[in-house]
Amino acid sequence: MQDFKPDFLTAFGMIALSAFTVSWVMWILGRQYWRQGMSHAVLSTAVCGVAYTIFALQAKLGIIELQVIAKTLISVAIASFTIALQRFRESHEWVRDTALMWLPIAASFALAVIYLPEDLTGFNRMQTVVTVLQTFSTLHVLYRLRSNSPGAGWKLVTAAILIQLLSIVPLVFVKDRPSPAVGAAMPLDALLAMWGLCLVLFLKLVISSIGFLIMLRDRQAALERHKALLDPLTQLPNRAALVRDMTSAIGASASSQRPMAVLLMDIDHFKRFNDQHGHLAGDQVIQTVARILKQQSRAKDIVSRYGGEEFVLVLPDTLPHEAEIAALRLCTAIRHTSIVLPSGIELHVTVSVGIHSSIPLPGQGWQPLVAAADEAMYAAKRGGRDRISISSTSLSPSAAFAAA
Ligand code: GH3
Ligand code: MG
Ligand code: MG
Repeated sequence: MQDFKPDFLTAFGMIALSAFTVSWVMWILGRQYWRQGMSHAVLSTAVCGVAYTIFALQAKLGIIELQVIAKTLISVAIASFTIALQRFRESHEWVRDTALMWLPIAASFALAVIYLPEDLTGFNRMQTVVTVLQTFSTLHVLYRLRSNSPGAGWKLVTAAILIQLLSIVPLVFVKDRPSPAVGAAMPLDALLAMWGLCLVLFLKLVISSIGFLIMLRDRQAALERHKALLDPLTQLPNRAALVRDMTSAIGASASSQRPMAVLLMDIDHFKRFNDQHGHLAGDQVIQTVARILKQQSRAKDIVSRYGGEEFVLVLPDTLPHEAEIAALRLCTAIRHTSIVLPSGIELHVTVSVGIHSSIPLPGQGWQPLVAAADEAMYAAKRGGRDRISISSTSLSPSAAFAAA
């Protein structure tokens, strides 16, 4: 133990080395998130690396100006990480980001002019105040992000920033903190405390970087999950999403003993439409119908593209005759909507709808309900199209009356 002499050169050198390593790892692992904040996060850790290299140099050479530069760079690193979080929020405000970056730099230089070279303690203390304020601004951005990134990543970043805050706030109140310039003369306790602080800053760097990577990765995964459940042509939920949402709607309906209506809608003579006007015009029709369905349904209804030119709607808490009224409204809206093709031709389409409304059994699968609506839809086709048919297995009027 007696041979052990902690020194600033080793402590700062180690942090600098790890900061460069972390920024390299972040660049390798996070390149695909470059525009979503990773560029500024990598810049932040790299600038930290440069700052601690300068601290290490200063510990060796004892030039006070180097300390000013290093501390300014730490401010740049904090500002850069805050901007990274703003990019994650998809917030690009040029004036705010410029202020975030340049205000602390200007403050550092102003403090240097006011306090140095006579009052190094005063400079250090005020510089720490600047850093604390910057850290609060980072926490504020993180707080605003809490609802769109509820994962472990956000918690890690917040924990890292809080650790940093807790470790630097006491420095504002320390009267004679160890300074590299007088490092050699410091008692062992003070030097060890400084080493402890360096270790905390190292942990902060690693934890916040990992946390930010996790935030980006989780958001990307959520986006891909969302995309996998969305039909690209209409932006409506696809069949997989329908099955997922319908299963929970069945559970809710079974437990509340409230009826649930399933509507299967098919565009009439669509093959003929495609043959006469081309597939692109057909796509336009599918998009138009999807838009009408979405516009005319309630927030709690499920509107999905089941496949081809078929749509399935699930209306919770809806009796057969109520579903019929809703279907009539939809059919009328579709029939009266003009579809103007790029060639200028104006067309109209009609749809046939099958309805099934019942109180499902607990744990019942979705297939029998859609099959019943499908059967009713074919009855509507057989009946001459452009009409609505209710499945024979739907709630009878007397049962519907009792359920109402
Ligand atoms: P019916 O009135 O009996 O429903 O006649 P239909 O012509 O609509 O019959 P059917 O349902 O068999 O035809 C569906 C057609 O829809 C066949 C297919 O070429 C076309 N289709 C399916 N998906 C798409 C799509 O994404 N875009 C376009 N343009 N056409 C599609
Ligand atoms: Mg069809
Ligand atoms: Mg059809």
